[in-house]
Amino acid sequence: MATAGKVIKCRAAVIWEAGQMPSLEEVEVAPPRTDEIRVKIVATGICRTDDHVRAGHFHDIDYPVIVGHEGAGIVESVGPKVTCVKPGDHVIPLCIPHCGECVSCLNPKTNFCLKNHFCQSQNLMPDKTSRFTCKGKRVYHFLWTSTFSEYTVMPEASITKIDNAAPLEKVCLFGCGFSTGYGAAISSAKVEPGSTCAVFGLGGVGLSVVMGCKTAGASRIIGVDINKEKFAKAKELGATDCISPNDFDKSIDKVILEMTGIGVDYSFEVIGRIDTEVTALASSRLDSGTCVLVGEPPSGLELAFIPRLIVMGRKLIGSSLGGWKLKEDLPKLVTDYMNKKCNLDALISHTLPFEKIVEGFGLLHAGKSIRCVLLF
Ligand code: COD
Ligand code: ZN
Ligand code: ZN
Repeated sequence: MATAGKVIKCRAAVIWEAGQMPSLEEVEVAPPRTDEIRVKIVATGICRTDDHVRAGHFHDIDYPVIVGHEGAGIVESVGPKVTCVKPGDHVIPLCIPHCGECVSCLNPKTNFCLKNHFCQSQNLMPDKTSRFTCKGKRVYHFLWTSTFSEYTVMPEASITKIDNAAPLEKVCLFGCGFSTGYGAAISSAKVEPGSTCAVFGLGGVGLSVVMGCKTAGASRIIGVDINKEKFAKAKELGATDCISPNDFDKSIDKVILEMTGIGVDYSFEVIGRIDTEVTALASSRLDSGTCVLVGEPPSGLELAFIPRLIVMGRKLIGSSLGGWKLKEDLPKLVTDYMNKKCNLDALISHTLPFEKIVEGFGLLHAGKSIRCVLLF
């Protein structure tokens, strides 16, 4: 491509300070270094986690920052040592990388590559520098993805190649929301046919958990949300019952206990609050239930519960990005989608031009959007 090796000027949404809305700017994006890839982002979804960073809920973030971690695009140019993709390939950025070499990558039980941005600086490329500048200032990366920029640079480990025929404006949701929820049910919990499930939080990720439970053959899927506007879609996607904590004067775990007689086989917390994490745990079967934590509460909060909640045999597990080994598993999920095995489209409630990103965040704040996809 004519731009290879050059600095590209393009549109991006910069969050200058914690608490501010993203601001549309022209940024400079430096060429990719040795094992990096520069991608032209075509579509990107707005996830709650982007908003948590915007609001300053995670303490280890530096500003100004370009967030965005649910995207799809086309490779523009690659660094000299890159072998996994070439210019023109269609790709999805990965918010958990896969180096392929560390003890975690070599272990089939985990997707937590040790070369990730949690073990290193989240906000800079692995070599501790940034590829973004705006108005003469260094702008930080986020999760090595920063998809709220028309061009972005990521390490080779943070990208996967997908079928060039896949619609980028839809499959961008594989980058986080859909895969996170669907995998929590299918890959982390391994929900069995006939089992009972409860899903706390019916946002884009929670609805994807509902879809995963349904695909796995769950006989009962109880959706829990304080916003009843989420119920119709949840039922359309497989929830058999939907309840709001506001409609009961007892805690929702007691309600679920009464509904099921003993508690559900699998409960999922997909809100990101410690109080609902404990409620989700207590909603699962005392003798053999599994509670899966998907949400991540703001930094600094600690989860506390009486040990008896798990001593009898309940399990409390976590799931990050659905437990998928993203580099290998996402292209397969995209193929499943192309073969109509999963209904990703149901999650896209709004599609807006990138310039309307602030409106997109507003829809999220108002609880109006499931997923708002922005198109460059
Ligand atoms: N009780 C019941 N429902 C509630 C409550 C409550 N107290 N509070 C909020 N809700 C509902 C809301 O009405 C909403 O419908 C839903 O919970 C949350 O949905 P969204 O749309 O805000 O969020 P999602 O689905 O896009 O994301 C949920 C996550 C849990 C993934 C996210 O918030 C999170 O915790 N992110 C951090 C973890 C992480 O990084 N995950 C992977 C990458 S994002
Ligand atoms: Zn996300
Ligand atoms: Zn690794």
